Amino acid sequence: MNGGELAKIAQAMVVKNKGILAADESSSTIKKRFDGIKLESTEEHRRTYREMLFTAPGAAEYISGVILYDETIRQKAKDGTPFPELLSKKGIIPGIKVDTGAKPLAGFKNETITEGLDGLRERLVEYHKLGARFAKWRAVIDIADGIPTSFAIDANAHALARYAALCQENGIVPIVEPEVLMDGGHSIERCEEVTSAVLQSVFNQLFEHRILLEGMVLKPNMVISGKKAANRANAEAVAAATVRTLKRHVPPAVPGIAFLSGGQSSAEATLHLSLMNKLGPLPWALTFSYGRALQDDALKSWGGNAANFAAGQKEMAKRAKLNSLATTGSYQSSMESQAA
Ligand code: 5MM
Repeated sequence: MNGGELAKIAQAMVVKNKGILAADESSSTIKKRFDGIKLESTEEHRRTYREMLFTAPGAAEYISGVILYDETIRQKAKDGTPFPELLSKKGIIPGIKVDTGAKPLAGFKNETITEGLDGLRERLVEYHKLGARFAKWRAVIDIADGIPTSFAIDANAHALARYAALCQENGIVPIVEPEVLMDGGHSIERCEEVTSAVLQSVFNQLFEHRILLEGMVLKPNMVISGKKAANRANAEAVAAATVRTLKRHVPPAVPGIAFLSGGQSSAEATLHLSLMNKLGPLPWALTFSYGRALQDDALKSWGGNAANFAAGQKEMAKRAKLNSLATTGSYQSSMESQAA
């Protein structure tokens, strides 16, 4: 595939007024989410839940792509339509998580390296046949005393770039996700320092690996205080620090940046995105690729109960709409109280 095709897909992923739904929870993560609503994590429950999200009336207007998990890309809607086909028919691009998780980095206490490069080329060929046009790989960087080390940052950046190169070779747009976690009590300044170092290493490696920047999407954390920090920075400070950091490190050739929510509340994640977009003009599209911040309300409303299927869909569509408004800076917190 030529670079023009990759660039076209990347642009469609970050097109105006739309964002990405991250529904690629691995089996252990979706189990945790279902534990929260006291629902057993069976294959059928996972299938029903994902069908509820993907078919929420009205949501497709605000969703450009969905990140699927290996199990989900092979599942079908109740009427027998494979999920990738169902999404494509709605104008939503199917994507796939291809990393196999963050594992302990040998020799580096409390740090991880994301795995999944072995056999990736072959898996990408299969995923492309199944309908995936973009992929996702998440590197995890934790902040605590003495970490992250520059070795762990560089090792993760190197793996991200190798993954991105394999994706582009196979006509698949890579979402490059280096996540600096918001766990812990660190300040926003420390988050900015670490996020800067991570993005610098990631873009160095992407350049070394000859990645076509026009044919990728960056999925970073926001620059934010740790969850347990004593004096957490306010929303305006988060928006300003995040935009400043991205401007320093992300070349304008990258068409779009789609944030992860990382444990922020749904309303916080939407407000931060909206405030950032108010700081424009910006050289790239700024949108969302939220998991929890798009799904939490829908998951709670549904609660695993067939009678609440439509109620869960309403919440999904509401969050998608509010986040769409945030991509143009036109979201207001007062909109939260309006009916789904
Ligand atoms: C949806 O969760 C994704 C998969 O996580 P696991 O591999 O741990 O199951 C995760 O990578 C997600 O796509 C991003 O972290 C964004 O999700 P949030 O909830 O942070 O917006």
